[in-house]
Amino acid sequence: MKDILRIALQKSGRLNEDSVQLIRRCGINIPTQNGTLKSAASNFPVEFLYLRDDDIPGYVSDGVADLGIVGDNVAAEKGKEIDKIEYLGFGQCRLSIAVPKSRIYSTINDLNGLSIATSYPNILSNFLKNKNIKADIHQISGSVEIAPGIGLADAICDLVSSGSTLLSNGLKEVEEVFRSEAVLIGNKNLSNEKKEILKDLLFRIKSVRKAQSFKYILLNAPDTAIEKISAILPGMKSPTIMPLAEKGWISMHSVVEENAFWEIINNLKQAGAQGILVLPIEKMIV
Ligand code: PRT
Ligand code: ZN
Repeated sequence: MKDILRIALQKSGRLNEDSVQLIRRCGINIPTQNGTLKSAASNFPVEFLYLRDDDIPGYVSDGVADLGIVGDNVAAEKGKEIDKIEYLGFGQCRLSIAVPKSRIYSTINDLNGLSIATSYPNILSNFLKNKNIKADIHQISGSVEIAPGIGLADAICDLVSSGSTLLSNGLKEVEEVFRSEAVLIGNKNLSNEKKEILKDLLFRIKSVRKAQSFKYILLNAPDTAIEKISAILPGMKSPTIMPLAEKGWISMHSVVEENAFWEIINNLKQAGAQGILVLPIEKMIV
């Protein structure tokens, strides 16, 4: 029987949807979950296990799963022997220390002697050790943000994305401990055959991720503006230029990075571009 890769995904929660979407964008038919714990793709040699995120690093290091998608925060907290293969650009958040708004806080030394509630005792204790801070760590498994309000701890160390949970619990963020996003992790002893499948999967993931950070752009311009516009549009090589039916006018096609997008659009308009169209790119072969 041919080897297949077994990939552990979060069963439900914040990373589930983005993980499934990434796999689908890679052209892999992942069956709808429907409460199943395991399913196989019909067009690529992978199968999926749906698990609590906390269990994924352990299963990957034990070899029950070959790969997994988890938050880097979970991978770091569990401290299992695994390979971090590729950061995936979703699930961004930070693990931060927060204190009640009314508490005076000027430097990290103000954490000395405090009790800090967290679900991330390992990451937090490493951080405190590095900073030479002596504080008590109270490990709790959920609803960390209410700990100071009910007198369980002086401070918390929890995940933050928008910051609204901290705000609504009367807390202020004072130290960033760890920055996180979803990461593809892998078992350290994959067979050669599994490594080959992983290589193919990674190639697809990188192509999808690259495409997501670029847009395809089409515009019309007088042919006198070609040079000016070409200088603004970096493209993959150089822009494609096609004549329009109207004499003296051309259409230019290129690829621009999402980050620089609005600045480029403004510059293009100033250089004489009209009828600008911007399209998503599905795959960009890396
Ligand atoms: O059931 P299972 O154990 O699998 O899931 P879980 O409940 O342990 O985790 P889940 O689904 O909440 O989060 C999975 C992963 O998503 C985390 O490990 C992070 O890597 C990532 N992630 C990204 C977040 C957040 N953003 C996030 N904001 N995980 C949790 N939060 C929580 C945070 O704990 C706090 O309660 O959201 C709240 C803060 O959000 P803001 O927007 O108010 O700041
Ligand atoms: Zn969890």
